[in-house]
Amino acid sequence: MAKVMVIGATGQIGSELTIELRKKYGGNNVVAVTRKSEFPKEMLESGPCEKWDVTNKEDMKKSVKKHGVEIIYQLASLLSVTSEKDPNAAFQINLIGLKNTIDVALECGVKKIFWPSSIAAFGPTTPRENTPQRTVLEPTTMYGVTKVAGENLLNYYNTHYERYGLDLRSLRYPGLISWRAEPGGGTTDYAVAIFYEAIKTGKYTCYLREDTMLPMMYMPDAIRGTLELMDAPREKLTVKGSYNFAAISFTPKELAQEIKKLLPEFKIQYAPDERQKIADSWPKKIDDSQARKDWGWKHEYDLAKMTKDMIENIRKKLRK
Ligand code: AKB
Repeated sequence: MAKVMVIGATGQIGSELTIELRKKYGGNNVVAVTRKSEFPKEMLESGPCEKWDVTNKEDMKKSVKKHGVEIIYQLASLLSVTSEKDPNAAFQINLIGLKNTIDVALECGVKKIFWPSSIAAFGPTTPRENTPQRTVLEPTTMYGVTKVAGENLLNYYNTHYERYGLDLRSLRYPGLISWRAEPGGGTTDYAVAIFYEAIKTGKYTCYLREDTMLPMMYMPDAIRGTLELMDAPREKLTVKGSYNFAAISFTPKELAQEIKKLLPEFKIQYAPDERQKIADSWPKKIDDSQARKDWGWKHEYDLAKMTKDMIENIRKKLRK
């Protein structure tokens, strides 16, 4: 069994992906790493857990060597809004963290790395409708800058695979929606918060305009897609940086209408803040046909199916 490490295991993607990886590879074969937050009970009890920072290369090297790691999921990242508040920390965690991971991988014989990019790699000069796989990448956020630079690093090492022997894979995640893990510090977070508020209080004030269309995805699709990309035969992959990865696009108004079908009393109002500017610089819909063609990507959840599942599960979770 391959030895796997998830760095950023308690984050929005990591907390669900780590559990799936432990089902696939066996609990003891998947090392969960976080920098500061507490490990959830299920993670703590199902396999090895460690605390160190992705910006500390020596700690990373020791741990990768100790566990004989072959595959790393480097998910530690500050999201768009938090990155704007502390651009230096974003640069260190998002980009230096990736470079450290690549350096340690090369030194310690790791074979494969997964690293998340985002729709934030695009910017206001990118076509916003059906954004192509290969297009202008001029983001106006530090988060986006770290994603473009990271994609270029992946492209470099994948291009020189014969020399380095390191297989790097990546997805440009849209806004991710989950009832298990709450996001923090992202521009697309409203699409999770709206469900909690709808169930808890029956109303929500959205920080984006009602017509702000953004690409989104339900977490079960995102986790399955990530595992499928990692399992795809290398010779099938034509993108050396990061794949466009899409499912559904909707506006806050469309999401609120869908919630209203199940919670008719729900009320929404709008008070756009500084996050609107970030959302306006991102695509509305992205074209992920290359992912569909190369490794068979197909999403399962549309807006209605996701909304129903979110409401059912949050109700159970909150006992409402
Ligand atoms: C964010 O909103 O910052 C993230 C993302 C789209 O990468 N969810």
